[in-house]
Amino acid sequence: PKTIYLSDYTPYPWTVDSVDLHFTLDPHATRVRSLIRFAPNPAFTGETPNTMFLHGEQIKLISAQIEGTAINPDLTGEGLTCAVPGGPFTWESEVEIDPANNTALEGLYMSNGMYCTQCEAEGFRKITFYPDRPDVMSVFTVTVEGPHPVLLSNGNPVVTENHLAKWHDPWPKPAYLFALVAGDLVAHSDSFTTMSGRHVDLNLYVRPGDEGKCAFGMQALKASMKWDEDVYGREYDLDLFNIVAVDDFNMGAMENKGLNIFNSSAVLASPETSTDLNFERIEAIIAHEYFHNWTGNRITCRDWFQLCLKEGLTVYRDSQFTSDMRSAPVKRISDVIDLRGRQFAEDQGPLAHPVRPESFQEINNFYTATVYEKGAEVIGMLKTLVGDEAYYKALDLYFTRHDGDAATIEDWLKVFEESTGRDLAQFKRWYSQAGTPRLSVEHSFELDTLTLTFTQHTPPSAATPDPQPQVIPIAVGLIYPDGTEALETRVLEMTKATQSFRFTGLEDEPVPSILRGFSAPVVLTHDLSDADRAHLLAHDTDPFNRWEQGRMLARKSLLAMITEGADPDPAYLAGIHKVATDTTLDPATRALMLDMPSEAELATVLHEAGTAPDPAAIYAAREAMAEARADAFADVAADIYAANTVTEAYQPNADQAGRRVLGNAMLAMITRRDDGAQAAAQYDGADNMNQQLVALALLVGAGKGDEKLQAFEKQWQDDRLVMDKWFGLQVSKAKPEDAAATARRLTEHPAFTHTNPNRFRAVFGALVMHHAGFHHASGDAYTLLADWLITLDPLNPQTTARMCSAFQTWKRYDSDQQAKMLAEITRILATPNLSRDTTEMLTRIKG
Ligand code: B3K
Ligand code: ZN
Repeated sequence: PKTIYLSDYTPYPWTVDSVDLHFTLDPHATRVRSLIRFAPNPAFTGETPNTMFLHGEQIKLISAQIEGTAINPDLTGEGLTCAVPGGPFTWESEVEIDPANNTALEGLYMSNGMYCTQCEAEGFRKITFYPDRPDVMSVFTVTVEGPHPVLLSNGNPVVTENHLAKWHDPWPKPAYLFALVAGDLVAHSDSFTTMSGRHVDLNLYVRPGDEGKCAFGMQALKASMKWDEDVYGREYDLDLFNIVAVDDFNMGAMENKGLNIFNSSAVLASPETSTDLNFERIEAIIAHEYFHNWTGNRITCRDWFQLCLKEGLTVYRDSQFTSDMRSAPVKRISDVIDLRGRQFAEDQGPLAHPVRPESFQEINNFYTATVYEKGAEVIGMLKTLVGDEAYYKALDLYFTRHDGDAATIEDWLKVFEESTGRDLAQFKRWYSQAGTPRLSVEHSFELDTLTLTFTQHTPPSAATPDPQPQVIPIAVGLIYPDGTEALETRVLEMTKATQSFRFTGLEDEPVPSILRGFSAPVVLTHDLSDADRAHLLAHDTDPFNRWEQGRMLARKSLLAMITEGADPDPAYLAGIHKVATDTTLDPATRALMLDMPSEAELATVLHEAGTAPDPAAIYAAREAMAEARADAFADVAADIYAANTVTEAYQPNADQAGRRVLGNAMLAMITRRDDGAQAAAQYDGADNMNQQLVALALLVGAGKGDEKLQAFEKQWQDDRLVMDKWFGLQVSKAKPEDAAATARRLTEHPAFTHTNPNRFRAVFGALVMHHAGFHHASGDAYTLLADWLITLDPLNPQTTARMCSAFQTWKRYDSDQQAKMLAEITRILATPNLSRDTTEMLTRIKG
């Protein structure tokens, strides 16, 4: 496979002034006619070549013409080359494609009889011959002919007849934002009036039968439109905004201009079928895709190396939205848990890459936690460094200056440099260096002065062998022994490898609260005594750091249990007992304080400390801790559970969800002591999926779920999304030694199908997230996963490659486990005709 380098970028020699497409739909023989107007690109340096290359894969060329004259281009598997005249010219072609056999779900494909598309990153080349690169932007007019009641494309409708629709999108866009949908769909409709008074029709198109699951998504869309006007001054720019729900989809959703396409799991919701977390995720994804209209569509990426330009910024924007709609501290804490769980693991393993990678073979492999989540952290740091006002001023300049552009990270940083007068050359290392910086701090106090000395060090990686010091914004506060604040949050700017900061005029020795709000994505080492941590846990004014101290106590106790066979730390148990019973705190915060570090997080921490994690020991320690917690809370669990029972009608809002999550944390403890009686009662009485599913999961985890599992299946067998939960839960709640066998048994269930990514991920996503189950000493889970990856790869390389990341941590474990994983990695790699996607992933993982 060919490696593509950022440093090789050159502009395309032509501009595309307009694109006309005509689709005649047919499951196995869809015809696509195109008429494209090319002109020499003034931005291209050098003479315009006399041959032109167009991408095109898995499409049959029927005919091609330049300026009306038939031609015979040279075809390869990747596209065509043909001679072209010197000035502007028109290209016409007709091709045939086979959407019904497109199991890769990229390009034009079919899902339950409906046609839909997924073009990002490089799927448009499977639809017609085209310069399929994001810096080629054009105005598209699209005609769709087919026997379906609903025929959609981007932009505004121009002609709507029986079996024919013509669409025009006035905004120039790259081909990856093209979309087409045709099918027997029903619309849930509404409208929105923008800040300048534009009336926008909103439709959420779903399969008949799903109408009742649209209201929440529509509400989230309207809230997103309003929020982007209020906070970023960004207005919607078409008369119509359509969202379509599709069952077969490789990821969450796609921001196609004016026609977002969503995995049905990322948009369909109802209280009976969706959990609180589902609702929150749907709201965030709807916002994310909508926000792309400005950060991604109006301003797009010059090339795929700039992916974080749109993804990091859009994730940052959707996290701001969720903070505003729900609870900001809860959102921040959840994001940090997620970052540490996924991005830190990526950054410390063989897949480590900079937020802006410098080379790739298959770009689909770079839609990663590093590009998305670390990319968002980088934006957050920038905002912390320049301040809120300067941030929004820079964003205004970005939108004005680059509207209509295919931009770069250099463009982005320049806007900040110009509007703030700062030099961001060193800051740019956050985009170019892989690896998570380790930040350690020592503090000393003399007379009235506190000195904080920080040292930063980033472990070298294949991607960044010689990391240089980064600019680290360190938000700091100081808390006096009496619990009052000695210093409100101040942001220290660390730029050197080692740097000291002094705070004078202090009345007493304070406890430093470092890295408030998790102001930088680093691993912090701060030798605080348990007493100081307990002090911050009680008095820190920063909600993130309060939570963090509790987390550190939990970690420390669990690590001692794992590595030294220690007992659960009574001080930790007393500490969480105190916060959990503190009714001055909101229930969501209390629940977060109770949340235990996951097995994967503990494995990452052990690995960071140079110890090979023992999955069985980690599992056992968490179990022992859960038992100790059940004892510690025996006096209050039932009361807290009762006090947080929601008696009003189900609402997916943060307040109710917070009460449920706290109540269910208590239910988990109760279930360890009452043989599942309370959980069974909750299951039987539940009028919403959240409470039903949590109760079921607890019963299954306690080995008492068989009867309810059957009842659940019977109740929900016709609901695809709920059945995904049923599949996943059985794997995630299995005992470690049973996880692989459970997954294998479920693949034999008549409702299992590996060609539907949601169903495949329900089983195998749950298996790889079951740390002790996946890494069980038998190695059975490795073999089972490898078998299925080999089966899926020829059908759906993207989903296969993504799932391969389960093996990215292989070098962490002891030599037996390593050998078992390596054998499976090698076995998959030896499969004939393995896709480029999977080959690249496993080759990098193997190292
Ligand atoms: N931009 C898409 C992701 C496309 C992934 C292609 N493999 C969704 C999003 O980030 O909003
Ligand atoms: Zn995105």
